[in-house]
Amino acid sequence: GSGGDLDSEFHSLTEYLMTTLKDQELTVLMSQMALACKATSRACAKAGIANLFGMAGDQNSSGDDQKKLDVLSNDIFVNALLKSGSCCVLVSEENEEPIIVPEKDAGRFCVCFDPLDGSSNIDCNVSTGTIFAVYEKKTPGKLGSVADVLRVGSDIVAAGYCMYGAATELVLCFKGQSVQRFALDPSLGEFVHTHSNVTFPSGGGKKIYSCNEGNFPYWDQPIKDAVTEFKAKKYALRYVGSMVSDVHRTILYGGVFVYPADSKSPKGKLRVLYEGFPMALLVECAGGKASTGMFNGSVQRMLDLEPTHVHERCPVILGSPRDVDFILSKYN
Ligand code: P6P
Repeated sequence: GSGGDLDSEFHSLTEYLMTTLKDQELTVLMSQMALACKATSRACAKAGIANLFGMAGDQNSSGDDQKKLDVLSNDIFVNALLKSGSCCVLVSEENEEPIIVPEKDAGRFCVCFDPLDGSSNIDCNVSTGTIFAVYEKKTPGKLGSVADVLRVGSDIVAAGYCMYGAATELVLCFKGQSVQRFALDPSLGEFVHTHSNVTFPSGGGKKIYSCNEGNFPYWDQPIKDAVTEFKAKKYALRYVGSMVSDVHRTILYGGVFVYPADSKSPKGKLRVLYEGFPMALLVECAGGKASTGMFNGSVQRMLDLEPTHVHERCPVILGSPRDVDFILSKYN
């Protein structure tokens, strides 16, 4: 089209879902997910005005103090997903136990999500995000169960994140499809399809490493050696402290994001089901790599991991093949 925002060539998320998925139930699920992202985006934008900052006085499964926006965004996603009629199991970072949807309201999909990841950044207006992964129930007909989500990450059928930054952006990939980017047009209330086939810059992109260097003394030696060499190779350090922001920049600009295991947390800090796995699928679909580092004596592809608990943690090394391979070479 001629370009410009009134162009008839406007392509929406809904159009992408309907023309690509050919699956009514998954289309409805993703439409509800997008609605929840829009509502969360609005809540984050209005937080100060609506006095939503501050504590809700409750604790979540990790023992963190829940902020009002954490609770609100979790309620928004749980309600939207239940109403979709497409879900049978919901795993949220904010709920200790999975939600098993009653048969009469259930569908075939299981959703694992972190409704507002990086929430410690909310009160200072640093970007945060929602992360999610979708599985298909293993056994049609039967009630969903936790067994439908405690399985290898490569079984994921859809993964995505929504970044509440200067723009609200939804980044999605469905199994077998390439990574797609959508930007929320607040005047329309629609996610506009802005980029198809999103990939890492060829050759690995900018020389950026992203980690919390405050943990350097607690890392194992291979990670210490890799980071020390990144400095020698004049890499830049970029770290927001919100996984969605750090991964989004890594995919678009290149480089590597690392949250290793350390002597304080032997399995790292990030969660498998709603942080590590969805980001690993997106990164791989964009031509990158995602590893947990060493597992039982050999380097492990993250999506090969089989979690045994819904809030299980895993070390995360993800980004351009150039930089992930460099780090993993230190383990030999
Ligand atoms: P640290 C935010 O709390 C989070 O879960 C991720 O979004 C982020 O990557 C990580 O933890 C930051 O952890 O220890 O650097 O503050």
